[in-house]
Amino acid sequence: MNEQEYIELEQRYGAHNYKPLDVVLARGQGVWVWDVAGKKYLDCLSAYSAVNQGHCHPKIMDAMIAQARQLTLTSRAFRNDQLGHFYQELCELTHSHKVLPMNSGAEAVETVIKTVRKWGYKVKGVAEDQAEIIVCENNFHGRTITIVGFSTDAGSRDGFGPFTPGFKIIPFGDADALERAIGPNTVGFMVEPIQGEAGVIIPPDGYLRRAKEICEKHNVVLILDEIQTGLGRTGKLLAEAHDGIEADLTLIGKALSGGFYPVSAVLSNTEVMGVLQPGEHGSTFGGNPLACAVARAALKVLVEEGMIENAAAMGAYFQAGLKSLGDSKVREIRGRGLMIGLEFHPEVGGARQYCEKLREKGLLCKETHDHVIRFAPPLVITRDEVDWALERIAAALADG
Ligand code: IF1
Repeated sequence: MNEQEYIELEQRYGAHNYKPLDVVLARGQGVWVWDVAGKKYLDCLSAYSAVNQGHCHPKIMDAMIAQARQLTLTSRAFRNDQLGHFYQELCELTHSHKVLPMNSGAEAVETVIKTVRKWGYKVKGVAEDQAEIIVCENNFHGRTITIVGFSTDAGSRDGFGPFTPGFKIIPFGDADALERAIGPNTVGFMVEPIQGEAGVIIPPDGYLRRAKEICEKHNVVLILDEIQTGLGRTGKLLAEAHDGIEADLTLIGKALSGGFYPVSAVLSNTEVMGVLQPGEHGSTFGGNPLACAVARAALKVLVEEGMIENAAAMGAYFQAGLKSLGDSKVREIRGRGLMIGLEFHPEVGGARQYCEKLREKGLLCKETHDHVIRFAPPLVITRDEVDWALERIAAALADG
């Protein structure tokens, strides 16, 4: 089958809830992917940071295959011999006290909402059904009804109501607004350390540190959604480390499995997680032995192969390289580690055209919010490969 035939098949039988670049991928290895015609591309999206460890990492693959031969799913009605190890290794790595495993990022977000609400009623003493959670404008936390209900993006939200009450929206990056918004019923503040979907928006220096102090002062649980920023992407294991803080609850997903399998988790530093009792929350697949074995290998290679340090070094190099292109169409280059945004001036007329040009030149990336291209290659990228990318980006910018 040729590329067009694959596309037509998808168009005919699939829901049209995406508008992907028309590249049909068939194989991946490290930072590289190949389409059905055999053309090779440098992946600068990494499945939205789910393949931080690079495509088809051999050690994660071995762990997955070995575990698949042994046991894949028990449900949580029974125990399995992988879960305890997964908990321990994840807690030791992230200095957490407790873990609750789920599958998708959105499920981790839903889990945290349930957890802090319950904590609010049982521990903080909020009156029944009055708990309030503060979130930020331009957030992206997933696609469930509850989550899109507190989105400020029309495309994510419009037409899906009625929504779950109990959320208050404040500007991102404004710690004073957080303090003003907190009331007696506030149980949690949930925020992304860097807003991804909003266009790689980095908050002012010290924002998370102040948020942490404010939450502590008012007995509010600080929840960091590190589903995208976590696990090395920004050059630290967790992006909170840039501010030298530890959140009360941290959400991770995506790269927790190196892209092999959906695995997410809520990490807890406090007693908050203790409010959940048997029967109150769970999932058929959450914490299954296959997921645990894959996640253990994914975490191990991330650390042992120096990917986090490489993200810091190559991120700085990539960002400096983009800045040195000095193209007049570019308004700003910003980022942390290998989470990089290139924002065009609005009159350039959209970033998508440059993603198409880059695709032709063998580099895959994705626009976000019209004027921003996000560059987020796997964390195993080398200097030569960054140079390769920079050459293509320079050429694409020069093209038009
Ligand atoms: C799609 C964006 C990235 C996330 C944060 C939770 C989730 C995500 C911070 C939910 C998911 C996704 C999903 C993907 C596009 C993508 C995305 F552009 F929409 F914002 F990565 F930048 N918290 N992000 O970024 O995790 O339930 O999907 O596992 O196509 O919707 P999920």
